[in-house]
Amino acid sequence: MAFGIGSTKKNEAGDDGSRTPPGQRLTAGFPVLHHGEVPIYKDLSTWNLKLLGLVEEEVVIPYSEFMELPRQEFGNDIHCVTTWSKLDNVWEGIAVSTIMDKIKLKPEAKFVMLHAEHGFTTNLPMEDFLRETSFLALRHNGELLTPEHGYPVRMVVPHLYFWKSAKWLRGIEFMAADKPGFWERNGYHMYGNPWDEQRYDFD
Ligand SMILES: Nc1nc2c(c(=O)[nH]1)N[C@H]1C(S)=C(S)[C@@H](COP(=O)(O)O)O[C@H]1N2
Ligand SMILES: [Mo]
Repeated sequence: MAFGIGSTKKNEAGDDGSRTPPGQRLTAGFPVLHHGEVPIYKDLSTWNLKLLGLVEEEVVIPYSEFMELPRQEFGNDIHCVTTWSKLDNVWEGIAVSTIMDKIKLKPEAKFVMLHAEHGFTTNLPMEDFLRETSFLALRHNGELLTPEHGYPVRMVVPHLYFWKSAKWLRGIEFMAADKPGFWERNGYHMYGNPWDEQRYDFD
């Protein structure tokens, strides 16, 4: 996996800094951050993942079918816009290409809106969603995702600030034009590259 290039000075955690973007501090913990309530699922039989928008035919993947999809191991370094970073996360998840095999995209589709339980949304360009490093995560460091961290499934987009990694993912919408999601409407950057410190977009 490719990481950005930074200073060579060792920081407290022993990382030489090349994996820690400007303005970030390493943490060993795993802080919980989100807007609104943590969804608690008593019964996942009504859970599904919707693939909608600019597709030839919309697809709804029921929970049982989703859990049968092939999984693989992924890694990432988390960079939260609130300045904490957590390196070397190991995830089990589903490749974006596995999801994309279920649909036929319309050629106008250039952006993606991720939809989470309770209405949270976040936007990103199609090519960033389709990157081989992006995935749908089910387990983190050997454990099932906790409710707070996105159970049963969250998106992980390693190369962007962590707010693009929607927890409690329920829908993937394909769009022709970019549109701000929840935090983006509230002043966060439309793209969110941690190496360029694309944190907030207030004028
Ligand atoms: N559904 C949902 N996903 C979300 C958010 C949210 O409010 N709702 N917040 C984002 C933000 S701002 C961050 S920093 C990360 C935090 O993930 P964590 O709680 O697992 O550390 O989740 C992202 N995904
Ligand atoms: Mo965040």
